[in-house]
Amino acid sequence: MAHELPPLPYPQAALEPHIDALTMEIHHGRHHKAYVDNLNKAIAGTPLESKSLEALIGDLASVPDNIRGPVRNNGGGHWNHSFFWKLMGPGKGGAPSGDLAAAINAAFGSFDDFKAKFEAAGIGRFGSGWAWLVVNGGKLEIASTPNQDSPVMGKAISGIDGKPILGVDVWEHAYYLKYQNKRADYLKAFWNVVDWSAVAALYAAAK
Ligand code: MN3
Repeated sequence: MAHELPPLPYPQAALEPHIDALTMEIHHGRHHKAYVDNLNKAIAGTPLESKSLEALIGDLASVPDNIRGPVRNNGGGHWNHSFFWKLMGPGKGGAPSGDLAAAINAAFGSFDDFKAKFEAAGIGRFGSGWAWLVVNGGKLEIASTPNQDSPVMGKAISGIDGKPILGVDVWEHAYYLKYQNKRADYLKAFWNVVDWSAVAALYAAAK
């Protein structure tokens, strides 16, 4: 079955004023949709059509050379965005609690220190990409990837060991309409929409 664009789990305007409705409309309806459409095009008529998205981008080595690039970029784009939408929501933000809060304090010193290091990973990603919080051997780590590379592609591709539990898109298309070149302001605003209960559930499953 062809891969499909998942619906946004909330209205396009739900993350206002932190992420504006027009950005969400274009980001989900055009950018994410293009990744899905181009992934389907790349694998059309091949045995890869029957693989799940995770299985497909988790084993890029088995993808034929002539379509590996498109599958990496568009499959990664599809997975990364599907993940990103689910970890935000209206009326979210605040701070994590319980085991996740303890793990953040253990790994980074404090929640504020974590936020500063995560923002620095996003700001420091030259060009387009993502910043990630991953669980590696039970420990939390911050990482980043270029383009649409993803921790779920494995270490050989992404350079990252571990399972992602939070990610933020730092491509200009994620913030330019509202924040122009001020990626740092967008990253600060991102904390107002993070769904920490969703992140905590991923942490509990991954640790
Ligand atoms: Mn994007």
